[in-house]
Amino acid sequence: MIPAGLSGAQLGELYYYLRLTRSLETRLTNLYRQGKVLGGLYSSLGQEGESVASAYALERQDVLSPLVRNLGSMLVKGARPVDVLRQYMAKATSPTAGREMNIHFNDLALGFLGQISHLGDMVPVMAGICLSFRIRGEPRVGLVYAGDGASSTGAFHEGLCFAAVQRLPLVVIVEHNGYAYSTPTARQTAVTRLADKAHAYGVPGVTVDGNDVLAVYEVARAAIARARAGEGVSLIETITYRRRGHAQHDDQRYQPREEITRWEANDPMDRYVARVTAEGWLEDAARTAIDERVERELDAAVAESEYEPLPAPESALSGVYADPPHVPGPWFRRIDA
Ligand SMILES: Cc1ncc(C[n+]2csc(CCOP(=O)(O)OP(=O)(O)O)c2C)c(N)n1
Ligand SMILES: [Mg+2]
Repeated sequence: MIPAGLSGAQLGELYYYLRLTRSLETRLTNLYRQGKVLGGLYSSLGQEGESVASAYALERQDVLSPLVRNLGSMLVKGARPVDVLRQYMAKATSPTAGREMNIHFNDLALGFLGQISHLGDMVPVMAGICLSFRIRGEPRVGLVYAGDGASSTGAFHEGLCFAAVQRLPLVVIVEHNGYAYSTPTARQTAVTRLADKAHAYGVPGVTVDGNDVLAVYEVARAAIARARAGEGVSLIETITYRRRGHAQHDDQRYQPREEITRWEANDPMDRYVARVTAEGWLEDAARTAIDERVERELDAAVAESEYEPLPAPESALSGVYADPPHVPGPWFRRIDA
């Protein structure tokens, strides 16, 4: 039986998002090497599984906050590859009109919030958003990603503490991928099991094999259900590995070659494919059709975006101040007179 109550069609969909994430990052790498990507290019190679599986466990109305290595979660939420390409190439047509790069952009209708770069800060921001869900009585859940490095910042701890004491509908995923830039985890935190950080705030913390797509889906699903039921925040530590450098410009000389090779053999996509194939849940022909669909979609997205113009220089002067200056907020807390 397929685990976690998933259907065969959903297993195919999970495979689609895994493939889409990996292939889109490959396209971006090629564009970067041609000098067409502006700024850094961040790869999630080898850890796409946990982004895709955790986002897939959300409902349509839920909101997530990705980091640069969570492209997969945004695609699951409906971000279009053409917009991701435009962002990375800083095109005038990009969601931020060339003002921000990589995957720093929002789509509140689809339910993802562009991160701000400051590590850990999206935990208190998402706690606030989850507080608003509760005040408005909406059955919505927030999901926030933080790296092993981010889990050592003050903002992360304040956010988790606040979310815990308020029993907010929040799920915090700590991606234990071995490094924070060039710093190995053991050099920046004395905690070996990062899920233990949850216990300081009185909330559950679980550790899961981050390269086991179905296992991540299952624990994320349980944490999301718990949050929606009003039982509060939980933390999930996903054990994974950053197989590329911090970004393309990083030659990762501090990562032992044999360590990278060992994790190549533990690739989340390979493992997922091996599992669903061995169990007969996803036919080879269906998988090939998904591969072809992804390449077709990405051919079209690259063709559409590659030669689009950069923003006109004078456009930098617009959108700096609110215009009109007073815009009513989208909602206010009701204050009874
Ligand atoms: C508060 C803060 N300090 C430092 C940085 C610079 N910085 C950006 S990413 C990064 C490493 C992040 O490591 P981790 O949280 O483990 O995420 P990963 O890159 O492994 O996905 C650092 C130090 C930052 N953005 N914010
Ligand atoms: Mg890390």
